[in-house]
Amino acid sequence: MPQSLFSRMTVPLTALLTAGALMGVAASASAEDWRGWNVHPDGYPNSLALKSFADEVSDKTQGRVNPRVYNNAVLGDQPDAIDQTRSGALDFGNFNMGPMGPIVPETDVLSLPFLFDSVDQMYRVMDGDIGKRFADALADKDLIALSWFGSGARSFYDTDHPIEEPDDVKGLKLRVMNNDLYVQMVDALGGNATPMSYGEVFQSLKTGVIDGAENNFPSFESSNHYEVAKYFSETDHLIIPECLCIAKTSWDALSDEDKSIVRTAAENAATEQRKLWAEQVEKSREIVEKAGVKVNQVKDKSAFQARMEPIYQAFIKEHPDLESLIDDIRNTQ
Ligand code: BDP
Repeated sequence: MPQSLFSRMTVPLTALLTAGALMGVAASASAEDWRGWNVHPDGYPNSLALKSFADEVSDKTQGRVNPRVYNNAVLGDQPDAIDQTRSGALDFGNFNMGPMGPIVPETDVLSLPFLFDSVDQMYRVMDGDIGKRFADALADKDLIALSWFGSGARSFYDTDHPIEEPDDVKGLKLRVMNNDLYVQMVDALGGNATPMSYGEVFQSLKTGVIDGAENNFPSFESSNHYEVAKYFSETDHLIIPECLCIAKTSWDALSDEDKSIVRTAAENAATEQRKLWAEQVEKSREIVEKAGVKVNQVKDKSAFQARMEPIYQAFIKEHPDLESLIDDIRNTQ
């Protein structure tokens, strides 16, 4: 082998590479490369809005802050990602308030079934003083909530039969997100709740480890759960907001000018997400129906709601200080 040629070339090549690496270090010394967590796949409303957020921030800060979004939960499960963002190991993320409850008890109010009357009411609540109160509670746990995304209304779906009344839930093994309130919710309907990470649901449905789960149309569709669970029953039992949250350490490191750029970009992202969301709900519903899913409306939602009363009572007993917050939310028109 003409070894001499190779060895003669390695010296200048190594030198070149070293110089390049040093230049790279120098160039990035004043720039922040932000890593952001997202559970959803490419093309999902949240993913598109997060991408717009990242682009706007890079552009307006002229590269001083370069956010990059990692889709499909490749950076970990949601509860882990929340912890990592709190510690500053991740810089930002789009988090659902469900798995936030065990960390920020105040946000558990948002996981009480049938709290909101509609998605629009939820937006009005979160965009007003009550939203600021939740943002303060999150800031106490090192998460800076800059804007609120929607995630529609969640309903039950399963592999066995339509759910028309509470007793139809009896005996069903249903996956829920990581929050004890959801276990209580399924228990109150006579089902068996299994908290499990989102990424495990498809396989668990397929192998019969669970009979069903609950989510909104876009997630039901994009996760392919609809390929296995052929009954989607519109209980609309949970309307849970999501935040675009920044790690406190990453936020504190910004100049005032950059803070304002990042905040505006997050607000713009929420506006975009909400618009895309409304469109996606219809598209996803159509896709799953075409694929043979039987979607049934639940005529008497109040029967489900009535079963939730003991959950409210126990919650208020445990958190008497949050009772007025529940009332304020319910009274928001
Ligand atoms: C989706 C939420 C996402 C949750 C997922 C779940 O947008 O944050 O991780 O549901 O059920 O609707 O885990």
